[in-house]
Amino acid sequence: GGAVHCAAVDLGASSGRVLLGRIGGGELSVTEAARFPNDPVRTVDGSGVSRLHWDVLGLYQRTLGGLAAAAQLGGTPLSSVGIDSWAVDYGLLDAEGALLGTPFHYRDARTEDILPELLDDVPAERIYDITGIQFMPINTLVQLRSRTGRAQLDHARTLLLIPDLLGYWLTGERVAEVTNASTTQLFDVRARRWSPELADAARIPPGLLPPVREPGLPLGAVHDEVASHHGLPAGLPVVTVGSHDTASAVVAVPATTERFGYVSCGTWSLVGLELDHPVLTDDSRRANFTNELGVDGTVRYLRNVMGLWLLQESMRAWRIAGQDHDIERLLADASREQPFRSVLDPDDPVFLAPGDMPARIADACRRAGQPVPETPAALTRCVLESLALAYARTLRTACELADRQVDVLHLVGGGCRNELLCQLTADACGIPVVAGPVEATALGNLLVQARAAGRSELAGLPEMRALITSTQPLRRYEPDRSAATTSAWAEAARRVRAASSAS
Ligand code: LFR
Repeated sequence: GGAVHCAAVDLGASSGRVLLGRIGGGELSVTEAARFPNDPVRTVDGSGVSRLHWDVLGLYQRTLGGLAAAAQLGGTPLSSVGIDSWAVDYGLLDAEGALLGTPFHYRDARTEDILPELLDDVPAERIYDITGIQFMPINTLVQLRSRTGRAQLDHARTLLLIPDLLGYWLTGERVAEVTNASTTQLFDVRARRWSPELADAARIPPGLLPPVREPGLPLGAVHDEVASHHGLPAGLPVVTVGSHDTASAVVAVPATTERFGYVSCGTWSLVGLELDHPVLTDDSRRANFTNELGVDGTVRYLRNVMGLWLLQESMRAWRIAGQDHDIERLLADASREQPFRSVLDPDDPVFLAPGDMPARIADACRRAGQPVPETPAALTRCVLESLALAYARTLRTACELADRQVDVLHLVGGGCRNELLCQLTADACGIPVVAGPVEATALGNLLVQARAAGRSELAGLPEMRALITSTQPLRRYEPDRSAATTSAWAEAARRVRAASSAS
């Protein structure tokens, strides 16, 4: 049949977008219907403590506007809508289905000291054996445990992760899509269902976790009231997709071999491999690798690298100090900076919270006995080289732990526009980097919808990836394998190792 039209809603930590896709007969074209900033909101609570929240109503409103724009762009009616976002965050509903409070941002400080207390109750070995998830304070399990005894949690009857919350507001259906549910650290990675034992450990009311749904299935139709109020087509179907943005991004990795690694590069950089089984060994747990569930029964075996957050948050700090830097200009200047002046471990937990990032980076350099980057361009160079080193280290460890080899590293997401980062990554890893697509997440979201709408030529991930390869602009970066470059990267890697073992 003819091509299908689908709308992908993709909400990232720094911006959201709605894309219209036209898919079928070897074609995949996308048009941006809407793009909007996602600015977290800081409030001060009754005890004078600063809290960080998501503006979920604002995001929902802009999503509706974007969907109306997408429906008008298409010409032909939309077949469906699919929603993805960042992971781990949630809204709580009461018995009437009303939202209880404003969802927290995973960078809110309330989880800072919770992990040790949780691990006193349930050993790390047990949690990892059930979930396969890396230990991070942002995990839903840790967030919920930080709310024990709060009225909000006592009155809650349903927990919905962010994409599922928007899906509920559109359709009235309450489900937990599997790829995102797996990131909570409350999910049984083998059985692909919630773990009652970890729900206990989270100390949540019984029945809080909704029924699980795999990606690519109908969720429901948009409520009539919602559709007519916002100018959406009556009965517009919403389907589940890989609602964890990283799950959708990995669907759209244009791999042409099984021997590939990936970096999904946005606010976070998710670095790892696609596997068909989780790796739940002690070594994997000690290296804090995660086994998130993917589309079509796959496993995302990866680690979170702190990512372009270091640069985004530095730019925000400069901006509020009255210095607005243009990113293109900054990257051009950074490419002319002296290489390897200072390199650090981007995964140091000191970088997780919002705040004065340039000061924290300066501190880390000082502590490691390295020069403090004196200019924004020098700081940018330091961040990008540090990320490239972290990608190389993480990829190598993933290959060792999973007993796999890779010949190529795919860099997808907004970060693949950053040519300097792509080249540094190829050099640090010593293998070619294929950069693109930029909108991998939205494309992966669209591909799963197109298959659900009956595009049987997209039978599996290889077919979906072949369509990305033949339709999307990609750029290949060859590594500089000269002896001088190779030894300079090795020396920089040693410096990072020395600094992290000293701290
Ligand atoms: C990327 C991402 C990561 C997740 C982090 C927090 O956008 O979804 O995969 O670990 O955000 O949710």
